[in-house]
Amino acid sequence: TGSDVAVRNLKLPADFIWGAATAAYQVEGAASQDGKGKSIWDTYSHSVPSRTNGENADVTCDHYNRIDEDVKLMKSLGMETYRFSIAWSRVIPLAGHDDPINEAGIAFYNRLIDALLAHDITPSVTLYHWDAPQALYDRYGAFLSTNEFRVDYTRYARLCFARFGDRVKSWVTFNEPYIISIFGHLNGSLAPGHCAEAGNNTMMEPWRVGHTIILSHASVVQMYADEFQPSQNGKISIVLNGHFYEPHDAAKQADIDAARIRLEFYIGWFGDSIFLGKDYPASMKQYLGARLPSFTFNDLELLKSACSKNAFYGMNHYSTKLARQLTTPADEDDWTRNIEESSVNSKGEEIGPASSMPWLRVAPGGFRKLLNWVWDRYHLPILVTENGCPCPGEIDLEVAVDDQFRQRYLGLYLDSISQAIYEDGVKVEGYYAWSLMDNFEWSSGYGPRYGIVHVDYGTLKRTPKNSAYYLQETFQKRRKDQV
Ligand code: GBH
Repeated sequence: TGSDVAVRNLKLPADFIWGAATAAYQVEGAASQDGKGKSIWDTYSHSVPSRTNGENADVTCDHYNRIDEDVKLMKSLGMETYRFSIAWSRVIPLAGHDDPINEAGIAFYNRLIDALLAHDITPSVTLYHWDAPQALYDRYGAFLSTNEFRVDYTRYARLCFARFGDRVKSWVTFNEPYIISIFGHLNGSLAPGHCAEAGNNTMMEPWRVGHTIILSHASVVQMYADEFQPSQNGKISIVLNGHFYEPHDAAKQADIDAARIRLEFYIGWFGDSIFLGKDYPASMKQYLGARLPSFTFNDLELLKSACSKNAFYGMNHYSTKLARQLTTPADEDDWTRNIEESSVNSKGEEIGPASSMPWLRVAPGGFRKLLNWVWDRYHLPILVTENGCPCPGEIDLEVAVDDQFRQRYLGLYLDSISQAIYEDGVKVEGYYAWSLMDNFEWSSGYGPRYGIVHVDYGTLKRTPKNSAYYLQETFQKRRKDQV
């Protein structure tokens, strides 16, 4: 297969780590076991099931009750690290600053962390992967109330550092703030499902939500540095996602600008304040005007102090898109600046072969360019915290397990990392495949399968796909070559 060619001699640094990632709501199940509270995803999937393909994650992979089996599986596949998220509503079910702690929830994550360490697998913990406690949403709209959210989130983070930080040395505050803001509070295709059709103020809300995430992140990074870092010595940062954008017509200045502006809106929105301690990108301020909240003097002081305490840039990356500046006048409320995104350029060439998701195409060249873009802008070592794809045309277990499309995708994307490191001088520290196993893919339910391990949702049996063995062999061989 193509993958053999791409990474036959995968060259990566000796201390480069690899593993796989999951998120609590997508894999844990056990929706109300051991005192877990409800999250906005329980509500989103149950109240209008058509929003999630008629499905929910009440059971999903039942990871909650199968961590021994799953950790052994990780070990048998040679993984060195596992990225998972904590469900806030499991550890503080009502989530407020004086609501009770659920010791059974704490005990679950202790068991998971201990099992990983017993197998020499390094945990990397995400505090927030989209599952805000429903109680906070009911009380004050969760992310919509910047100051209240910040207080409650800081208390939750402090609890996690205090209880798990003796063993967890790698922390992520938020997964994909862009998706939380835009898909949760503008399109409404993810929880809590805010959109104009539902009567929400989508002119203002997404930018408010983003602002809340930036300030909550900075507060927690500062708190970790002050209270825990000196004794625990861990690393902390955030995970930003983003497509890479190429101009639709590389000869048109307007399209070149459009590609840059899309990257600034997607990544600069969060990256510039969080990693550089700066205000929002000029393109955003110019276009959004008063819709974009402003940082106070104190906010900027905090951002400046906290920015240098981020130890890495967490990058979730899947694909590349083409940006085209349309010339028809934009609606007043069109935040995209009339930039159209597509997968075909002005010459009619496709950006790459399609996976089973229309937006996700195989475009490893864009990945290499994005690694360079992030490195040049933020000068931080990059940790690739998610990368993967669902294969087209899966019909049964046999076909699903022989996932040549995915092997080729992963091989090409790893090769891009290698080129970025050795040819471009970018620092990349590690790689997590998305995902460890097939799981609940949010609004697509159980349709797309991103796992490198197959899950039979009837029996919950796990079966490694060839891509899992492929990664195992690739990294094993690389280690041997380096000895
Ligand atoms: C990640 O998000 C998530 O962290 C993870 O939980 C998820 O399972 C995984 O990816 C796979 O989806 O508007 O046409 O550009 C990725 C965020 C959100 C990116 C939806 C693509 C839609 C495409 N994705 N988005 S489009």
